[in-house]
Amino acid sequence: MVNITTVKTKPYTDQKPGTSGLRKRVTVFQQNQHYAENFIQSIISVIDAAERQTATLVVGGDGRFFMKDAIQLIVQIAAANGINHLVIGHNGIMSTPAVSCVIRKMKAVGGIILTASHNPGGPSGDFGIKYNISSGGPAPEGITNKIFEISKGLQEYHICPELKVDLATIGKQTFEEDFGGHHPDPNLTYAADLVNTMKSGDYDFGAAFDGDGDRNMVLGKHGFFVNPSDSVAVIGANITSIPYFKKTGVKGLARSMPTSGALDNVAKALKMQLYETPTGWKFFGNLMDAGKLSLCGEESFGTGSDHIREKDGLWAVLAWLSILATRKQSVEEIMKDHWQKFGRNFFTRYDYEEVDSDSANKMMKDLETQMSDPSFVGKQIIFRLSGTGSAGATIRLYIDSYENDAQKIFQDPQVMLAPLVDIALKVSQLHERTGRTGPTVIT
Ligand code: VG1
Ligand code: CO
Repeated sequence: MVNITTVKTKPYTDQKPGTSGLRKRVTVFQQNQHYAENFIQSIISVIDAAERQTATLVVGGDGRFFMKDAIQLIVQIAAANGINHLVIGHNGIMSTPAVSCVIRKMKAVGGIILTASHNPGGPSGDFGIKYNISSGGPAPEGITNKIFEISKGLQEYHICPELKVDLATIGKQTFEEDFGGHHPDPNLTYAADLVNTMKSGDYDFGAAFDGDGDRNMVLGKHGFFVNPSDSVAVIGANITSIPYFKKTGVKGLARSMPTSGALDNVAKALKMQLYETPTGWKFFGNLMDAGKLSLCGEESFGTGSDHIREKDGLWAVLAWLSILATRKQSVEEIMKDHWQKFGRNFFTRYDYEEVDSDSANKMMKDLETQMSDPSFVGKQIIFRLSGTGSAGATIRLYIDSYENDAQKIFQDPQVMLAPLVDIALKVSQLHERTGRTGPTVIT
């Protein structure tokens, strides 16, 4: 018999989930009294009380600093709120796609994922808590708004303080936690070690994932880079090489708004339905549940299908390996053939991380006014503020330019897009307004 205690607390006003869960500095979770407890209670409060007794909740994370403390709190708070069955990863570890898969397989009511994804971990890094629903996908805005509303009025939470779960079972495992202090982010900047290893020419295929295994980067021999917007287009164009799609057929394709139009070209040529969604995987889930979507991707290294309701880095790499096995060509040959057949969308993304929030908001507001000016009609440059940062604001600038002139399709994207980048920086006055001289990361 364990004791249930009700603890008086003060609500916080800043527990609004972003693009993918609540992400804050570890210190925010550690130093503010009941900060994590409040948010966990708010999540559990959205689960219908009548369902809790029979419900299963899946819990897992990417192993970063503070994860184990958070899992103990989830166990204690879930039990005190009448959740009867938790499924937790060994040592607490489960990738985001694995949690999505387990929720679906076990018909769980949902899952809590302890990760700040590609953001750095460690005591001075970031921590994050995501909530996924019974479809296996990230909670839609209706539910995240409800969680936020509850958090803003929370006066107490329920907890079984003596309950302790031993997460370490049989066997011995060693792994480096907190990603060696680096960004666990699969892109050319943060996965430079892999890029350099590939440049040696010793390997034909390289792949990297983020902290929670939902993002992926694909590289060919000599470090040949596959842009994520192209990656999903290649999978779409080679859909018959993938055993899963042979079985299920292809219901439709989708990409997030800032992702390049490479997938659109494939959809048009192969007469498949294409959908455009806002940024964030939760928006694909609705289409999948409606039986309208089989394959989708985001420019931010996210690729996946309707086998689960999250992006799945490992699945994407296996899809590429299936294509390589069928076509018996190199990554570079496959990519070049693709551009010759469909034309090429030159794409780049500039990230300006942790800029002053007020300057960023002001810039976005002024841009909106400018865009409604008739002289801007017909030009396509996208600016967004990130919803996954933990401090200040992150500005993202996306540029996409289609080219089907065979003389030009093999050029360097940064060279091809330089004139458009110039226009974007001029129009937005981004550098002047933020005091930056260049982006933190270029994709
Ligand atoms: C970013 C990406 C978005 C992705 C989200 C969650 O969001 O741009 O495409 O779905 O991260 O991915 P934002 O709002 O910062 O641009 V993960 O792997 O961080 O859960
Ligand atoms: Co991730």
